[in-house]
Amino acid sequence: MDYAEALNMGIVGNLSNEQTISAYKTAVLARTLDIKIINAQRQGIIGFHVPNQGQEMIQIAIGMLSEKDDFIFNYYRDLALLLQRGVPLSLIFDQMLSNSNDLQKGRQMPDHFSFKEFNFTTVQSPVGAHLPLAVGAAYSIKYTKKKGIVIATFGDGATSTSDFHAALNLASVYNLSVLFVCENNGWAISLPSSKQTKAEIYKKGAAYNIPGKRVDGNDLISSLLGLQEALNYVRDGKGPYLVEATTYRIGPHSTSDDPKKYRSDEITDGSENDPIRRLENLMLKMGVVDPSFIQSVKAQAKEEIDKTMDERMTIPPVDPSTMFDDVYESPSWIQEEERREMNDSD
Ligand SMILES: Cc1ncc(C[n+]2csc(CCOP(=O)(O)OP(=O)(O)O)c2C)c(N)n1
Ligand SMILES: [Mg+2]
Repeated sequence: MDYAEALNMGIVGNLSNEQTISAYKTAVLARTLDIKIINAQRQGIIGFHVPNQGQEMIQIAIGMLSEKDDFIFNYYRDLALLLQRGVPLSLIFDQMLSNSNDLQKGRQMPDHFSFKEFNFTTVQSPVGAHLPLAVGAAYSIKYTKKKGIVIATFGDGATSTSDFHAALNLASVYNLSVLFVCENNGWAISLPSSKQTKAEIYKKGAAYNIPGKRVDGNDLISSLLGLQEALNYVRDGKGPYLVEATTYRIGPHSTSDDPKKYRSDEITDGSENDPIRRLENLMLKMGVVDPSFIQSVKAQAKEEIDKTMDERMTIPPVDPSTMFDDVYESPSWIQEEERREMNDSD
């Protein structure tokens, strides 16, 4: 969507310049962080990473329209969503580095975050496994008459799992307040969408009487518009809704993948069709910012990320003996013996 189109639809008028600039800053922060983490993985500092680049806009739109009480069942590729909902960079680095400040005590793979304070539940490795859990949480919210809804994100590949279908079916049967957002980046690792499914993803809810909508997930305005309509429906208690956000994974599936083996890049970092570049162009056209402002946002993001990572690297790693904690309410004699043996062998 270009500026004229957005203006015609009244969306630009509803979005303040401050909100647009703030969204842009988060997108740049996410992109810069992603590059930093990939470089750290290549240097052996971080074990693994699932890059976020290219998918920032839909995630930021979800973050902007989500409310504090909402529960987010996100998937592994949602770095920009974390930042938009206020998770500090320091906590993200603590998890990625598995240092002794990591809230998950080094027991999860990098990117498998869980931030209770921000209502982010734990990222699941098995594709789609979090979707029935999201529905369970929505059932709990309804049963206990709590505030908020559930927002679940996932990739296109996840829509071919049985968990996705079980989740949609139950969400509909119980009329639960769940917004399902598929970040369709066209690939499940090396498998293109055309070989995963013959259906259009936003129509997959039809079998369960769930309305669906497709948005341009690489465009902030289109994402906000589509999500707002879906959220109004869900927050009004009408039941679940499925949004398909078309997007593109710039770069590899994970740091263990080489996409050159199976595709050529359609969108690259900084190219005209890069979602961040598209937002920059929109803001320049709107006269909201000038080129020097854009350069300063990028420089500030880099400085903040470099400084935070340097600081978090000084925190010692998790003490390995903590692996015996939190298993039982009080440790069994076997655990105590194992802990002693471990300490003696130091
Ligand atoms: C049940 C299951 N099957 C296979 C895998 C291996 N796997 C990890 S990510 C992934 C691709 C998922 O693609 P998609 O849902 O489109 O998300 P994307 O990674 O593209 O963002 C696969 C097949 C897994 N983790 N879990
Ligand atoms: Mg995918």
